[in-house]
Amino acid sequence: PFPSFSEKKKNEILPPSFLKKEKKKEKCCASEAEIYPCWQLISTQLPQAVGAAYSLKMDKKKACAITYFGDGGTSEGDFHAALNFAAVTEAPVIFFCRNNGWAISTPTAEQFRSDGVVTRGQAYGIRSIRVDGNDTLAVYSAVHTAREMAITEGRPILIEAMTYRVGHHSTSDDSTKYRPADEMEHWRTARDPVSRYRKWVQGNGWWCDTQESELRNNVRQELLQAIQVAERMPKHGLAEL
Ligand SMILES: Cc1ncc(C[n+]2csc(CCOP(=O)(O)OP(=O)(O)O)c2C)c(N)n1
Repeated sequence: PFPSFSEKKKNEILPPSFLKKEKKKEKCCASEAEIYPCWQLISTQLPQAVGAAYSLKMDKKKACAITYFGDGGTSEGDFHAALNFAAVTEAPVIFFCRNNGWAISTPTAEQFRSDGVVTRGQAYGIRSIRVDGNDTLAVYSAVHTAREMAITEGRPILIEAMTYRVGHHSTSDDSTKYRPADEMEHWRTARDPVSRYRKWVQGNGWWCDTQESELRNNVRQELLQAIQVAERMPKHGLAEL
């Protein structure tokens, strides 16, 4: 996918397990897999996804588009234009909103007074689902159902996944300045989706602590190895940047 990122360099940098998995895949680059890059400008991807979905519909393909955005993205004009456009054109698109309560330092209460995002979908005549975003299986099931509905009925769907951003928005953000540390800690520990899913997998006897620590150690070794290789590589010249 990256013209300057040669196959040779890729083999030197990426961990062997990743390359093995990648070889097995039929589709390995973003454009072949029909994954579009995200933009720095929030919500611009929404009308684009509607356009992509509408073109799938015109080509009579049994497929739909899905686009992801945060609660902050719903305060942009593009969100409203996209929802209305999708509703009237009956485009098979899934709008997946991660409502994590914060748009950098702005809480949702300062962004909108509606009952979350799900009601805004309904206001545009779009069927909308709210789901516990920290429950992996619930999210899987919601997306699976939404995809079936979008494809068979040729209509848009909105999913609002309720969650929390446990980390800072970015490396230049310090979220302890605008929200309580114990709130973050609660979500990091008691509500963590990965631990919840792991508990479920372990409860079914498909995974155990020994396998977990073995996997963690192996991945750690692979990453450390990849970092060492990357650090030894010559730096790009100014002309290449
Ligand atoms: C059109 C546009 N306006 C403003 C910004 C600046 N900006 C970057 S991230 C962000 C908030 C995004 O909120 P959300 O999508 O909820 O992301 P989260 O804080 O959960 O990571 C804003 C306003 C931007 N990137 N694009």
